[in-house]
Amino acid sequence: MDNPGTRNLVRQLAEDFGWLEEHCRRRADQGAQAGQLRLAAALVRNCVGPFLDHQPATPVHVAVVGGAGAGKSTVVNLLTGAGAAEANPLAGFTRHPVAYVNANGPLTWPAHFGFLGPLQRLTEPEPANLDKDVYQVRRVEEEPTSATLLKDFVIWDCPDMTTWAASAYVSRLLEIAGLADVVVYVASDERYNDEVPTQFLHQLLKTNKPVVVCLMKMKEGDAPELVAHFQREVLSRFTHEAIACLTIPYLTAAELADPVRLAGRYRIPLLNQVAVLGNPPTAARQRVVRGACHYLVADNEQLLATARQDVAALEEWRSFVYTGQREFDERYRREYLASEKFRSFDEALVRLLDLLELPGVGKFVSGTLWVVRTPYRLFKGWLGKTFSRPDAPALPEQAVLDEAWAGWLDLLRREAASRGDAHPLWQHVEKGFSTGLAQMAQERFQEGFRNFQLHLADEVNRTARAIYEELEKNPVVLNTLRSGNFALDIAAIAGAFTIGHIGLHDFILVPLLASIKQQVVELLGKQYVDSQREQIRTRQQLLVTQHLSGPLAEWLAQWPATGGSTFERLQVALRRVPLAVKQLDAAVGQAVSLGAGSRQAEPVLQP
Ligand SMILES: Nc1nc2c(ncn2[C@@H]2O[C@H](COP(=O)(O)OP(=O)(O)OP(=O)(O)O)[C@@H](O)[C@H]2O)c(=O)[nH]1
Ligand SMILES: [Mg+2]
Repeated sequence: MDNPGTRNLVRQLAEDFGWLEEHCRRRADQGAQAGQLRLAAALVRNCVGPFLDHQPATPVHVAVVGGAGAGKSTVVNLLTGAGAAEANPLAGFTRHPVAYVNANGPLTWPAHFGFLGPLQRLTEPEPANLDKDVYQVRRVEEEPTSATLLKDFVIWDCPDMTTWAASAYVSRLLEIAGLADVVVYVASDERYNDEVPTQFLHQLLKTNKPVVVCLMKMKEGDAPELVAHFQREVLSRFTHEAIACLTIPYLTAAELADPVRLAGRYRIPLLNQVAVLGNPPTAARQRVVRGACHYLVADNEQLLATARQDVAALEEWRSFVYTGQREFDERYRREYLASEKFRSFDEALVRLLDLLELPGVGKFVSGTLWVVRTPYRLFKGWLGKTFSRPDAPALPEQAVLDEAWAGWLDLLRREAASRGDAHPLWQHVEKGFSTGLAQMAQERFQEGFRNFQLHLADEVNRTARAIYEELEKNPVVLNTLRSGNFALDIAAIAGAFTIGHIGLHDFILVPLLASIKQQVVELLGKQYVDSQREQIRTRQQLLVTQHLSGPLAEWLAQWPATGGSTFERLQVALRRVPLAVKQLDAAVGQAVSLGAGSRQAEPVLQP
């Protein structure tokens, strides 16, 4: 590909569809949706990608598809004129795609990068019932006289699609369906309206592939009636039309053995129909590539529907998990932190006030002032004893956390039980609760609690100590504060003398003013220490969130999306796919208008 941006776009889109398909396959009820996603990936990888990569329009790929035992291999033999495809009475015999090509033609097309996704090409011939993710190419000799298709066409004999759930087996068919330029849909008279093949036919028609229906094994006289039936019962249910509806009545063993000579009247119309749809090959290829892009654009939302529902359910679950976390944090704050006193901060306040007193000679002055303030101290002590109420006993931290945690889990358990019908995710969670989820969560809680304690250890005491230690380490500030404190004391005394001059009343005025000053200093100190106390509360709350409730919430939020990052990956796919599909459509439009061989503008790949 001469445009690496386009190649990356193709690869990324096919990968995203592939990932979404795997995601759907994990859910029992999403087989059909998984099949659609596989077909979308196959269209991108095998049809649109090679076109943008300037692969030649020949050979034209013809896929013969249908229910088990419908007669697909028989039709392949009619198309090739050779008896190389194993028609077998055992329904579901063909298990991997087999391509029939001209004996002498070049065989470069399977070499294209990413061709047929995970299917490996067999290097040795194997019977068609080999049940592996492989495909093989068989060269067949064409009779020179016969009407021939194989010069420019490859005919693919495919496995059936009796059930969407048989993932590996159906996905092989879907790879070829994505590749096909022309589809021949085979249905036999007795099972022409089976549900899964009909759904599959509908799916193919929606991708805008030209489909020729081939009804098999009826009595010749019943053919018109069966066609009318098929039109009425099956085709009329779809908005997209099949190109034609041919019939091949029940052939004799001899006709089956030599279709070129003996079954020409059924074979030639089929050959003609296919040849018309594949010619000219360039136009045929452009038609299916454009059709594939239109389908991807039009059905985008439908393709992403399961993923969107899953994201919505996961988001709802997550929101409950985080509501639980908020309640947990709030309860811890309300029931423990709010009433926790942090006694070490009271001691820190005493130490802080002590520090403000003068050392050395100053000690004498401080001592004197201390004596001067004796009445104040005594009065304050009495006030404290008389009016303070005993502290309400705080609940132990572990008990509060345990109860808040139980409340959190209860909330989730209740939601899961009441929402079981809304989305399988809730059933999954409910089942989880009865099979060990709570136990696992409890272990994580214990681990988180240990972690929290480890980080908390000393933090409170360290913060309390820092209140006076910081000051001790900073002599300039300390001395300034001490001088300030001392100056205030002196000012109080001097103030007393100034107000009342020297006299007996100074024995009252001096202690009173010194006490007022002391009260102011103590209040300021207390305010500072209380602000530190509040900070440690906030810090401790943060530690609980960081080491306990946060990791628990993350783990719980991820839990239903088994595989860890499923949620994120879903969101990436949901964001990228619609844009990538639009870019792919634009690149194809541009390539078609410029002629398939021209360069296209570089698409911008999304992260
Ligand atoms: N006699 C007769 N047998 C037929 C006719 N069409 C199909 N059969 C037989 O029906 C059986 C199934 O046909 P196949 O062509 O193998 O069908 P298929 O769709 O490839 O089946 P699977 O690969 O098993 O899904 C084989 O034994 C065929 O020989 C017919 O027109 N006449
Ligand atoms: Mg077969």
